[in-house]
Amino acid sequence: MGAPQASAQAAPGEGEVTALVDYTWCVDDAFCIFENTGYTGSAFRSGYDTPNVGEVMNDKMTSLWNRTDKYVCLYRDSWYRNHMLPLAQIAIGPGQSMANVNRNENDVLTSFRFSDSYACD
Ligand SMILES: [Ca+2]
Repeated sequence: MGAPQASAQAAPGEGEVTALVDYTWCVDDAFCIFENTGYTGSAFRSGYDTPNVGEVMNDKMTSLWNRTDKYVCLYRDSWYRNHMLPLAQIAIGPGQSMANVNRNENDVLTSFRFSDSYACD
């Protein structure tokens, strides 16, 4: 699956969760995670460091889209513990999407935060 097309909508505030979306729910300036492959299912989006994505999306992330101009670091546990390596990457680049993070990193994400570089604690 190719990269999704950007849609022009308002930037998100604090983290928001919803059910049964497609990629268009991921607005400019948000980092978005989706329950299923190809940016579908339940989803969460935020433009801010998120120490816990909440009950609906905890341990559910399978695809993602970074619509911010920063790198994003992903973690298996709350408060940025146990750094993830989706598709063997240290961080998700600005504008990058992954339609399927693959088995090792599937259904484990609990927190994420932004970084100015391709480096994560
Ligand atoms: Ca987790």
